[in-house]
Amino acid sequence: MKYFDFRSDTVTVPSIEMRKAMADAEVGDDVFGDDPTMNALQERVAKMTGKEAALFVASGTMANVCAIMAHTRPGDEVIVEREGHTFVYEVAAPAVLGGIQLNPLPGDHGILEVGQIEQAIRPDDVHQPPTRLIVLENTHNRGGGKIYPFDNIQAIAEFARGKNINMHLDGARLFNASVATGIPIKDYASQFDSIMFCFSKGLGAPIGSIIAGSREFIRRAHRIRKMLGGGMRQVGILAAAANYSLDHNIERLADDHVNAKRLAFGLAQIKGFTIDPNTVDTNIVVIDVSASQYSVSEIVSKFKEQNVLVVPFGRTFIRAVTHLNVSTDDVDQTIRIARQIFG
Ligand code: TLP
Repeated sequence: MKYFDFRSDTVTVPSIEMRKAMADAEVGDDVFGDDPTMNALQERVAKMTGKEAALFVASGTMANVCAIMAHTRPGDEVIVEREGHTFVYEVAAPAVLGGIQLNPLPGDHGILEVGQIEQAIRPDDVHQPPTRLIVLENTHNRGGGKIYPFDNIQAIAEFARGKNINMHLDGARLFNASVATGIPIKDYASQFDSIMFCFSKGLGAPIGSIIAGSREFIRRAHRIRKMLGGGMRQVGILAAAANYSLDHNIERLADDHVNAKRLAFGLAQIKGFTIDPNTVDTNIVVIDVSASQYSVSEIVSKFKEQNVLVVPFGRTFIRAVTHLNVSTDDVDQTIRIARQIFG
């Protein structure tokens, strides 16, 4: 059964060639630090991000949790964005596991201005938790795949440095931003004390994310990873998939961006669907369906009956994500199906 699966770029399945690379990987016990393929991947990512060290983890959520905990102590405050993944989708892990208070600021499509951050910094006051870390998300998932303007990042980073506050980047889809803007990963990374990105999204690997930062930071993150039960053994198989994704699947993200725009233009014509295709920066299409005669759940299930999979995204939105397993033809067929169902 052929599905048009736009639920997420996490649904990508490893290609035959990627699986072959996985099968051929040299492996060892990574808890002993013995997995040569993993060690090489971590070195590769440290180099490509311009950081001293890197650490592979099981998921994007684990990457953010390890990073936030490695930067903080219980009782610290971390500035995040109100629609950000760390605040909305990480099951309050920083609070539960790290004793952290998150301070969520409202962004414009997930983007914060330095002035908002300046106002949110806690004074040196015995009553208040110290602001220790700022987390930005690029691209911004709930912001509709929005790219963080580099100027904003720079202004926030410069301010944070002046205040001795660390910066962490949730770069789950940083390669989408980099391919779309032409700004190298290293340039983005240079503005942050730590960054993470995911192999298991648009890059098409089955599992895994990676954190990069200073050697001391990675040493702390490593211990936290172990505490979370994230010490894994013959992970070279996963490192091989990740390496393959870096070798083969970065530049092609541009195709996903073209397809997302095409999908947005098509769906913008559907009755009750509201989206400005010009706001689609990368591979995420968020559509306001509040003007439709159907509810979000009705729309999702009507699509599903025709083998088109999308997800609800809040009470009045649906989300469709393009990725390496959806073709331009799939996009065109999906637009045709939407016209048939919704007019
Ligand atoms: N996002 C998933 C869902 O959790 C919503 C998706 O389908 O988009 N940071 C960002 C910006 C993310 O979008 C995600 C995953 C993560 C972190 C967490 O990654 P995983 O799912 O590997 O824990």
